[in-house]
Order: sequence, then C-alpha cells, then structure tokens
Amino acid sequence: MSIDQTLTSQERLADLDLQQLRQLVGLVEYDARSDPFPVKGWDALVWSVGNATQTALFYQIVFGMELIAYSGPETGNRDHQAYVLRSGAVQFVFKGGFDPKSPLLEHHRRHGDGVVDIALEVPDVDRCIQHARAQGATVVVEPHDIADEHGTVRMAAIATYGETRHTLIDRSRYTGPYLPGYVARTSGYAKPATEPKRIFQALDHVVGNVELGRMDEWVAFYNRVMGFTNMAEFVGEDIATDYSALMSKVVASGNHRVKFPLNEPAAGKKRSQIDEYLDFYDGPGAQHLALATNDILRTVDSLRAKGIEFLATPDSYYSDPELRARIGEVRVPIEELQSRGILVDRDEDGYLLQIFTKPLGDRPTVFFEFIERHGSLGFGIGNFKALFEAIEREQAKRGNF
Ligand code: TYF
Ligand code: FE
Repeated sequence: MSIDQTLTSQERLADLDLQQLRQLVGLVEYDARSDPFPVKGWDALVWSVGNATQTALFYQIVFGMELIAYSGPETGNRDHQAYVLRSGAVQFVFKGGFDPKSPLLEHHRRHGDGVVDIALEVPDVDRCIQHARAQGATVVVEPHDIADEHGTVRMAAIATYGETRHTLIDRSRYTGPYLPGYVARTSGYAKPATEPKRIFQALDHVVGNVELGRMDEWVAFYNRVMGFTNMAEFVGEDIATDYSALMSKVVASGNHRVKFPLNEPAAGKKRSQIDEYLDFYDGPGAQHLALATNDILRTVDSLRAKGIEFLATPDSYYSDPELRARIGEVRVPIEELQSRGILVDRDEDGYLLQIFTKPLGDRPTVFFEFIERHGSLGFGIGNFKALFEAIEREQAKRGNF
C-alpha cells in the first residue's frame, strides 16, 4: 500500500504538492498494482452553456479563474466556441454553440447549463477502455491520438448517467495549453490587487443525481467498470427532513482524488430536491461541484462581495448545544462561521467547513459547494438535515415544494 506519488498535469501546473492535496481533498493509500482502471485524477469539467463568451468572463471576474486556452471559428472550430479556465488544479471548459446546428445546442435546449463531461486523467487510456468494455460500459469515443505542435494526447470516452460522459485522457506526451485544436489565450481582465490569488485550489467531488431506484446500479457501474470503491459515507439509508428524503452513496477512485457521491430521490411527504433537479435538468446529471479551498472565510467573503448567494443557515444551527459539543474547537471562533453561514462537521478523522451556493444557472440544477477540510474525509453528513431544510426553503420560493 502506498500513496500514488504522481501528480496530475493540472496539479503540477498549479504548483500543488502531495501534502497540500492531502489536506485539501483527503487522499488515502491504496495498492495501485491491483487497480483494474488506474486514474491519476481530475482532468477537466466540460460544460455546455447558453453563452460561453459571457460565462468565461463570469468565472474570471467572480470566481477568480484564469483564462488559459480557446477554440472557436478563429482557430478553425466552426461548431462551437470553447474557453478553458483554471484555478489551482481545477480546469473548467465552457462550450457554447456557434453553428446553429451544433449538437451542443441540442444538449443545451434540453438540459440548460450543465456539465457534459467529467474528464479524468489516466496513465493508460487503452487499458481503461479494454476493462470498461469488458464490464459492459458504453464506449462513446474509441481510443485515438490527436496531435499538434505541442505533442500528442490519447483519449477516449465512456458514457455515464444521463447524457454525461467521462473522457479519459493521457497527457504524458503533450505540453500544449489544453488540447490540440485549442490555442493559448489570456484575457485583458486584471484581477484587483485586493483579490486573493485563488479562491479555490482543487476539485473535491462531483455529485451525480440519478433516477429513483437507480442509485445502486450506478454505484455498481463505478465499482465494476472503473474499479471505484465505496466510501464510509455509504449510508444507503434515507436522509430525511420532516418533508422530503434522498439516498446517497459515495464511490471514489483508489487514492480518493476522484469522489462521486450519487443521489436518488426517496419518498417523503413532499417533492425531494433530487426530483426537482431531475425535472429541470430533464434527466440525470451532475448536481453539485465541490471546490476545495484552504481559506473558506476568504472565499465566501470574496464571492459574496460580488453578489454570489449562498444558502442561508439559521442562527439556531449555531446555538444548538448538541452541534456545539460535537464540533468542539475549530480554527476560528464560531461567530466567524455564523456571520457567513458556513457549516461545520466533525468525525473521527477531523473536521470540515462547508457552504453551498444557490443554483447559478436559470434552472434549479447545478450549484457549488466550497469545502475546507481539516482531516475529515467525509461530506458533512452531520449537516445534511440543516442543509436539506435550507434547500427546501429555496424550493418552496420557486414553487417546487
Ligand atoms: O456531497 C455531499 O454529499 C454533501 C451533501 O443533494 C449533499 O455535499 C448531499 C446531497 C445533496 C446536497 C448536498
Ligand atoms: Fe458535497
């Protein structure tokens, strides 16, 4: 058993080391030799959005990300425009249709803004695809090389829930800014000197919402096809408020760099937040993206000052004696968390701080979590009830509860 010492391409570019990553996203040791589907880590999250040009500006100005690459009609891509942005090891690619007949526009018409591809960096694309195919996965893109003056990447893709896919990419022979077909691009936007260098450094987890009764199938898919293991948060019991319920299980890659909680709605008195997502995304898809920060107070202050809205946490959460006793001492006085609405959870390994945005698109679908880990490898299960009640208050305002 050993920690995989290799960093992903994105982690190296971000100048992160293994110690920092372990702190940020919680890595574990595992035996890579018996892994049937070795994964290095996250490569990129690819989005289909209604206006990639403006979305790219939003993520620079509000999320403090850096524009690094571009593809579009000027570079010979007549189907869509694509902007590649980075913060730490996190890479987002925003795509919007240029050709009125672009398939991306079909996807957008149906799902609205959303994540189309959760791309992973792997050391051996062909080995992964061979295993995935043998386990019954749908290979949507066969392994192939693409090359330009910066070298060659090998990639392939498999289908996952809904219309989402996992591109698998080997970047070991490539030095370009993103992929062949993209050119390096920066922007004229100058971040104010008062802004932090980065308000998040790494991607912690991506949650998938699937249909009622299908969560275990998707857990089995990740177990069988991708060799992911079930994490301790594999509760499998309904997580219920007084009104609604959901089920959630978490699978992770060998070293836990890549963590996928999977949710399905469960019966309650009212409509689950997962039902609302499935209705408005028109099917299964990526629900929330958890971004790891080493200073969640600063992250929240920066985002709130730019108008980002977070779910409200009632004062009763912080005055609950049971919670106060359970969380003990954290790195800041509880008042600092309370004034910002940051949640705390503690388990046997340590604690975590987390907060959730409201959905950032027009539909009540995709949202963000910011998470600061201090040893805990969990997902804030102690906060589920308070969090789900906060989500229900938002659902009610939308008339969906
Ligand atoms: O990822 C998690 O499990 C936590 C909690 O619909 C959570 O962030 C779970 C389900 C959900 C929203 C948040
Ligand atoms: Fe989460």
